[in-house]
Amino acid sequence: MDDDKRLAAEAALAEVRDGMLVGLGTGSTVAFLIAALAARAPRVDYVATSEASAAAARAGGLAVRDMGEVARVDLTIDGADEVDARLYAIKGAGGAMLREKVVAAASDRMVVIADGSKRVRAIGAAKLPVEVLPFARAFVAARLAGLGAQVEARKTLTDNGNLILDARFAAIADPQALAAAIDAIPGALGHGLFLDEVDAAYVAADGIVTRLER
Ligand code: DER
Repeated sequence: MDDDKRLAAEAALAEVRDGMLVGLGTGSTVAFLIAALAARAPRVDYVATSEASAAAARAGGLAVRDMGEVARVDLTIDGADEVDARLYAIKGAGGAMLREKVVAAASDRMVVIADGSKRVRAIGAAKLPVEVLPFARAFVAARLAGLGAQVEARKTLTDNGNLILDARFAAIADPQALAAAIDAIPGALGHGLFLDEVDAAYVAADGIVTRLER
């Protein structure tokens, strides 16, 4: 699986051009991307979607800028927990989905890199992480349960100092409606449904890379 993660990362690397501002996602697949970028050292600057990715990038000699000073990114490359043929994705197993969604939304183009285990017919089996204001934790948990989820709180806080509630649904028949319903919950600050952000996905399975394009 690591070989496939590395293959997917290197396939997406071909989209990086000198002069770009590149968004770095979070997770083990992106770790292979950061290693490849450190080796190839294209003349680009970076923004990172987590403190962990920023630290790994800087350790590899990459120039990481403060996303707080950035309104537009050329290309973001990030992982996913699930991705389907509609290029709907569930993200957030690594807990970075709020910053990942900001950077993805600020990007002219966002591509997912993943091994074949992430490719699904339709998203919905993976847990759906929701970033929650601690002040609202019980209220948001109750609202998610009201939407049909089994809810479990993570023990670690996000880089933003917030909680994560993992919401497991029996199925997600209407991802757009569920995303809107979660967005409408005061105190729910972000979630792992990426329905509009992904422009393409490089999925590697058994040494073969497939590119899905929106
Ligand atoms: O937390 C995230 O959104 C990560 O990008 C995750 O979805 C993929 O992590 P992985 O590459 O370690 O599987």
